[in-house]
Amino acid sequence: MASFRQSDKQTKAQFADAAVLRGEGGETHQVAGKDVPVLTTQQGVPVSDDQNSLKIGPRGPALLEDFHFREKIFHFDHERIPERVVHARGFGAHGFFEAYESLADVTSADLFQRAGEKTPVFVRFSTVAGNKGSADLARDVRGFAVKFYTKEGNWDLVGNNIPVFFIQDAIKFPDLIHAAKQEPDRGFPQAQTAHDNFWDFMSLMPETMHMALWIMSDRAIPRSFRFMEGFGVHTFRFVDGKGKSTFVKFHWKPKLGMQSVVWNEALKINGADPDFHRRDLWDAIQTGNFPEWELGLQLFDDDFADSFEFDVLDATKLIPEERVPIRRVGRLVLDRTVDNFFAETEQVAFHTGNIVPGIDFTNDPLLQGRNFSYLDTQLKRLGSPNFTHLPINAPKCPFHTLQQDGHMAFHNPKGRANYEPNSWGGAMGGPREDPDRGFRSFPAPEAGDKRRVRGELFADHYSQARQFYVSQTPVEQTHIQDAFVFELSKVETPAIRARIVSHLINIHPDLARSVAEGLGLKDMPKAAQPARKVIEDLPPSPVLSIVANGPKSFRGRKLGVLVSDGADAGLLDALTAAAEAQGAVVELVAPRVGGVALGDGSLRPARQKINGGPSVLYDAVAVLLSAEGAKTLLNEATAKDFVSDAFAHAKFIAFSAAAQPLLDKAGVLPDGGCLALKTPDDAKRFVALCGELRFWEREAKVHAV
Ligand code: HDD
Repeated sequence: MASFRQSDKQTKAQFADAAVLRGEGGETHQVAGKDVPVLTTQQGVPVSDDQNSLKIGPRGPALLEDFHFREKIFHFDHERIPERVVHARGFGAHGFFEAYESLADVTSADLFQRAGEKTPVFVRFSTVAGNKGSADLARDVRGFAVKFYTKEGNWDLVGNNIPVFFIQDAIKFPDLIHAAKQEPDRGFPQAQTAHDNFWDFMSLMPETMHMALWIMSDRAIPRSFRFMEGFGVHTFRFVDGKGKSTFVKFHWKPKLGMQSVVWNEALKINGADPDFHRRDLWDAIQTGNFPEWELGLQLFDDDFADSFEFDVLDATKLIPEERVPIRRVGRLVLDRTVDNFFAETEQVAFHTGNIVPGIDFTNDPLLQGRNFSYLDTQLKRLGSPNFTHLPINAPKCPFHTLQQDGHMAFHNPKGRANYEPNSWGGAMGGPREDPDRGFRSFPAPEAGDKRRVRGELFADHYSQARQFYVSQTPVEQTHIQDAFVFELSKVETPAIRARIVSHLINIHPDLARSVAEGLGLKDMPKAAQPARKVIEDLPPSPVLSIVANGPKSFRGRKLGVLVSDGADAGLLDALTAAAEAQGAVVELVAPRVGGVALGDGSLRPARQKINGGPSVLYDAVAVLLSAEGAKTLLNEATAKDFVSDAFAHAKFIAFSAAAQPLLDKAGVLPDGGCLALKTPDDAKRFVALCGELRFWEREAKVHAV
């Protein structure tokens, strides 16, 4: 404890320094009746006029001696740093990890020793392929990177929302990313894998096929960061106090359950609100609805690893939860948004190599390569080996290195000793290693020929892809088929389309057939030649489906209510009360953002004007109109879209009697997912129904192609 208090002091001191740098404190003066700090230059010189550059006379010329102008423009010119080469678009938040129990039986990692112990964390979610300014609902993997500021140093669990990866060996990473990003000659498409280069690479690399199924599934279009799982992907090691090693795979399980959007919805969300995921996380935290995940562990020993039909070092394979059940050992809570996006979210530097005593790597060749790449990339991006001095990257425990100097060094060793060993003794001699507490690598015995090869068990690329497919509900299987057809329909080279189908034949004949049909392929290509015999009959793993494991609750979701002047206040209040009782949020969408005057004369402000609040922003919708309001909205195209999109996206729809003409105009054929609102009890029934999240039965009826 003592040492942690010291670390708090250290962090406070760092933040105090940062506060001075930000110009907090110091002189204030009165502006519009309020005390505000005096604007200064970087040198702390008070500024008298920030509106006009220094000139000779009112029409110039401008003077070179205008140090304030020069400093301001100089700094602006250098504001940008290189964006991340992958995962450029991201959003972060602070929180904590709380251990449920001691894991001393498997690891000596300090953060897992005491039940109830809280460790501060910073989490950054991201998309992979798009640039920093790209839209949130790209069909893509989501990054799920967690920095634990433990008492024994920072541990980064740099994972994704998908438990497997595209490739098995890090040497192929630059090829994968080059192929996925914009094509080099034309600089497009942005944040999309629907193009020739990506599918050309995938089709020539059968090891990507398991991941191909995952990224064509709904996992790649999550409704919210709050509703997605996370995975450490690789097999890591835990090492206990006696030096015994246990293999471990890390999982994050969202407390609110998983949920995704549908593809047509994703396309429209990207237009309506490109910051959809950011805003969702920001709003949830700002309103005190702190998102939460449980940390799950799959723990297994050498015997399991030797008997498993795949290699546990192969990052393109998972271990089904039915084979090695998950032990839930703690919770992650995000409860604080950043103060400054650049300082925290942009400058945070994750690194798979940041591990702590009690946790260790395995020989997974992808992980080994990552351990090189992350440190390297931060130097490029953040410009100095001292990026660890930035508050977001610095440990919150005491740290003492003998490293010095370099660009932007915030702290250097104090005193005379900057080398070790030395004969200065005591505090004068600086920090020394501690063989008892220091990190020790697990002494795995290693031997072998130096060659460029892969393990034999790495070679089955289809069996788990098939297992994933057969583990999905029919609705999700259709989404996977449709996603392949969509993506490949944007591929201009027919041979590439056919090559992908030749792999799908090895995964599942129904999938291959429907994709071939959807593309209008004249002849079914021959199946690709598998490198190794396919284990065809892996049993389904039901936990892999999102729909089958839905939360059955509307908690954390959003109901959009299209209202007009004169609408029934009682029904609106009943809807709102029922939704809020479930822990859901209600937003009003109205012809004018100023709001509506309801039938009882009460005025209700709207969150969105109808043309800025399409139904894709909501999980379910209600249409509460007066007869007069319906008449006006019948001639408003965005009101019709509000209803017809909600219907096409299989959402639950509640409507007042007067709204019927709008539903008719939108082509809504009332079904089990539509509910007429007559009494407050109907409102309750509707919100209960919304717990199903989508009325999937409708989907097949509204998609003929
Ligand atoms: Fe990576 C960033 C996750 C393979 C090289 N990666 C990055 C981020 C996440 C992941 C979440 C963003 C971190 C942040 O928010 O700042 N990466 C993964 C996962 C992988 C994976 C789960 C496979 C299991 N990555 C991988 C390989 C390499 C890299 C094989 C290179 C050999 N990744 C990088 C990088 C990035 C990065 C170039 C770009 C920005 C950064 O590191 O900080 O070093």
